[in-house]
Amino acid sequence: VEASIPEGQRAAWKKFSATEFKTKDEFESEVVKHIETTLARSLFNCDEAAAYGGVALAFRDRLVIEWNRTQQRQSSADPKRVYYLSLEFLMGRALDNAMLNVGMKDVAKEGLGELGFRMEDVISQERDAALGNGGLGRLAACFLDSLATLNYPAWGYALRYKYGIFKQEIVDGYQVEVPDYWLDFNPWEFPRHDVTVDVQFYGHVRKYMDESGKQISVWEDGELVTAVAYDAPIPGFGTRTTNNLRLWSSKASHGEFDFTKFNSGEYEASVAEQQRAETISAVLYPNDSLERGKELRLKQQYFWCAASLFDIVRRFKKSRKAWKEFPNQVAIQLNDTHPTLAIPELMRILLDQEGLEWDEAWSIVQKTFGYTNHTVLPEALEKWSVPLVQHLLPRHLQIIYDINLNFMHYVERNFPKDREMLGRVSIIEESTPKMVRMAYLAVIGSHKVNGVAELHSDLIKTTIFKDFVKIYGPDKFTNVTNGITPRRWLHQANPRLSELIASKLGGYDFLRDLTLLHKIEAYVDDKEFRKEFQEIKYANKVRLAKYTKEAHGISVNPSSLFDIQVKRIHEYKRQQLNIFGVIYRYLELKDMSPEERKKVQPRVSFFGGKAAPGYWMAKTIIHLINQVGAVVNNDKDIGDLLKVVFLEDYNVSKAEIICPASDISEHISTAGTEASGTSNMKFVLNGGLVIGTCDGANIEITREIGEDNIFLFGNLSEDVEDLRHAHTYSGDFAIDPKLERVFAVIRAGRFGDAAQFSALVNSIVEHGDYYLVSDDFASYIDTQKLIDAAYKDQEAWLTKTITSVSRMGFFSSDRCIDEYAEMIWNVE
Ligand code: BZD
Repeated sequence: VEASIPEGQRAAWKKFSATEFKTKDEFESEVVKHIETTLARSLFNCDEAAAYGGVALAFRDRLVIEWNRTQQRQSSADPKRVYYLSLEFLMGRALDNAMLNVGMKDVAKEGLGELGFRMEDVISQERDAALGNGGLGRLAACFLDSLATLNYPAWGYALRYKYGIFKQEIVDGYQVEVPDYWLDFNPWEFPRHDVTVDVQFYGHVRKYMDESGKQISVWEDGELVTAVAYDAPIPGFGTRTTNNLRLWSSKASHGEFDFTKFNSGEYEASVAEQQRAETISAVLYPNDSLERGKELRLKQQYFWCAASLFDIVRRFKKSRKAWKEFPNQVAIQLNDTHPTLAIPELMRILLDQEGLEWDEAWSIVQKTFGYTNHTVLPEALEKWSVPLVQHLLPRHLQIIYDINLNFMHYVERNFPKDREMLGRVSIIEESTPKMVRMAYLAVIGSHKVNGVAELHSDLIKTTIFKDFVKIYGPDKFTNVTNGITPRRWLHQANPRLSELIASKLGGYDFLRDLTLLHKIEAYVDDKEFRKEFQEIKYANKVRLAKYTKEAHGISVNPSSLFDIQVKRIHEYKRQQLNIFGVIYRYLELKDMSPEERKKVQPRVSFFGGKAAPGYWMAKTIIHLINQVGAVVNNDKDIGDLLKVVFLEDYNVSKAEIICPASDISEHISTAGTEASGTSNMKFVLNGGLVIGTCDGANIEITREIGEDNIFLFGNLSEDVEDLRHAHTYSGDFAIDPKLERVFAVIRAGRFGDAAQFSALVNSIVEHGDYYLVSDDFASYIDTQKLIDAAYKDQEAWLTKTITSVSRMGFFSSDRCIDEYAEMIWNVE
């Protein structure tokens, strides 16, 4: 209030208030102005990077105007807000998205042409904002797009990593990680040097009784690190709502230098301390499925939770409402267990700083939080050692113990006969050292827990959270099947398909209500439509072929069947099954006569994805793929019949080229291991079919598009446990003979030194084949043969793809967000 302009001067202010460009000329004028002034370049010194800068700044201005208005409107209406806490937002590029969401891309394209640039060249200048590992981070990004598009008052909170996910280079067939310093020029972020929070670490807790006999806890000493807010505007599609993504950056809390040290000659020490504070937000951890228990990671988590909660509470307190109103004003969604410390942190604020009683505080906390689980893999479930938490966050550990004590009492009262249950559900695991089970804390501190696809949501209820279903009843657990934003994953990635659909539906309404897609099923027999649809697919394959040639020097024929598997490399996702299948195909081709080969359906197998730097088996899989590629792609007998391509450095902007170009994509995880998957949705929405296991969202995709339109194979999730057991104990576990043949050629050194792949082969042959590669191999190979046969009938194939696209309406992230809003957040 103190900072606002006095009534008398507001007229002058309003007269000169910023306005958005509306025409091509105004756009060009803004671009040139930004290039000449903001960027200090000229007519004689303007490359594509500068042109990108000018266009981005012109659009940024537009976003900022709506962003300010949105925040202004929300401040005065003061509705219940949604806060999405995610350590990852895998945003990709912002410019194309901004142009499309604002609806000015055509104008800009024309204007740019007049200024001497091509739109594609300018767009491709932008670096990806790669602040995420994979599906979890991209889901958060899709959710921001939907939240803004649907006009929900929502904020994202995360860290402003200096280094996003590493850039992957392939050197001699091996993955090499290169740091991704992405902040050199980032026009989309706004530093808010006036929005800071001091975050405390270490120290100790002092307890005393106040006059009224109440126990008071004070967290003292330790060290402070300052969180500085950096904000990015998130525009909705075809709406003025522009929400905020707030990223915290860490710096030393005492200004530029520690002057005591500076004056006493310890200049270097004080700079070192400064740098130590900055390491908190320096780097995104690249592990997507293994919990490593690093202290710095825990520091990141607390730093981010503390800063975000301070900010949320500060905003709530402005409204001067009573504390019991907090859950009516604030919904906080925990994206996995990474932000679980927000639960004890809100308790600490309410108890120690606001003086609430435990029961009242706890009731507020439970009503405020919702928790989304993304995995049942035991090695991915977060646990932190009690001594580490004690050291770093002494007050939080006490609160966690108190939460646990109350919970234990509750369980004891309600299940007096089941003495074992206490140990099973305790937040504290009685190991050495003791561990804090973050998922249990998240369940206990939230009012709703959701999985991300139906099978996954059922599985969490029968496995990791089974006891909690008994304790709280089934209603605490729910499902919200994942979705994707059709703006980026259809309209932006595949503009021609989007335009074709719009031409039949009479406009782009389907981008805001994806269920309208069902209307294109009426055109499944329309000759013109079919022809155009098929041409678009072909053009998208040509685009990927061109990219493959430019980036990797490999020529692929766009008339081949394009088979694509892109996702993080993990044994559970089974890229090894795919590459073993490719080897098998290669061996069969080698066995054939030239006559027989003529009948074969040519295929290109594309792979892409990063391995966690310390995940040796995943790196071995990448190496094998590249070695197989080196042999197959240079085999004169084979020619175009089979090519193997590893697409380096898979990321969001590459996914926009890759997803529209598939004929088949692979989603072949061991049943029960992939929580949902979201690229499966992207591929089908763009007119590709799927080969997949009965896992994650594949099951719901099948239900929506029909089982004739998907190629399912392999064992079912309910049989996995027995199969694993049999591998180890039945004594007659035999490797599938076809797979045995593949192993024989690997062992014979056909793809280079066999020793390099022995661990991979042995994990199956000798160590129990935990991921059931051998069990599913025959079924996988047979299904690939069905695909070859089906692809020969191009008309039938086309019918399947069009039908599938028309039935994908369910998988919009808009539908997810409406479900969260209604079932979990209770916001309008
Ligand atoms: O989340 C993924 C699941 O594996 C997918 O099945 C699911 O579709 C998506 C979205 O719900 N999980 C991740 O991507 N997980 C991570 O990236 C991750 C990151 C850090 C720490 C642990 C996991």
